[in-house]
Amino acid sequence: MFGNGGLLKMLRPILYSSWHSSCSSRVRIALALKKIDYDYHAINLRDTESEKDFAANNPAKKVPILKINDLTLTESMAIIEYLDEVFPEPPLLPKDPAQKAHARAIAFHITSNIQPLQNLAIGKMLDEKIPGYGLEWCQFHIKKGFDALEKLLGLYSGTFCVGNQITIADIVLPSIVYNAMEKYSVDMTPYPKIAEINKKLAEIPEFQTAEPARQPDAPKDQKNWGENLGFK
Ligand SMILES: N[C@@H](CCC(=O)N[C@@H](CS)C(=O)NCC(=O)O)C(=O)O
Repeated sequence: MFGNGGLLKMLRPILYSSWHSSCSSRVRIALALKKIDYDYHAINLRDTESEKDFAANNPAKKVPILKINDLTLTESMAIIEYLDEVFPEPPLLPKDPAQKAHARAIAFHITSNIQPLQNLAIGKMLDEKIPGYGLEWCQFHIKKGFDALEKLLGLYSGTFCVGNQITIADIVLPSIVYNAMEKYSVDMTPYPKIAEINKKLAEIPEFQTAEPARQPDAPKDQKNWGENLGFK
């Protein structure tokens, strides 16, 4: 164990990430909150065949991948839990068991119930079969998920998603809102609580450094983001 201020020096971690990947963004936020510097290895998700060691590091051929402490870690939530155990400050889960369960429930609602259904690969495949249907599918599943998320936040939120501490629920929120707004043009009017917490998180420097536009592989010409992001 190293701990954030541990005595042993660790090698600089490497994060395999893509600027617009919501799952990568979660890990970028967790690394920033834990004050862990890392090297950024950009993966072009539209051309993963040219990434020689990508499949070797993650047979699922997905980002994020984190190389840390001689380990190759995959799956954003597993990576975040590892970081939280090895680098305990600041904690990303509440101590109270009920609050902890609520934070996990919101995080898993976003990462398991919403994100996989609106992922680029699915949208693209549907769009190739029935033009226009990919976008409709993604919008439908985001809205369905957000209807429930808005109610969950009504029950558990304080300043942040669960009470007044930043938790894993907050770490996974901004990127799904980004996808909803920037990739799929979802109207956020019915979701004031989601929008309010997302706005507060956007003011926190550790969340700002993880934003898609600030990543080294983000396209410079933001006018063409639509083409870069979606399957439209
Ligand atoms: N459950 C995984 C999902 C990873 C995932 O879907 N990553 C996306 C980017 S957000 C990806 O690499 N997609 C490429 C593809 O599916 O071909 C996690 O949380 O890490």
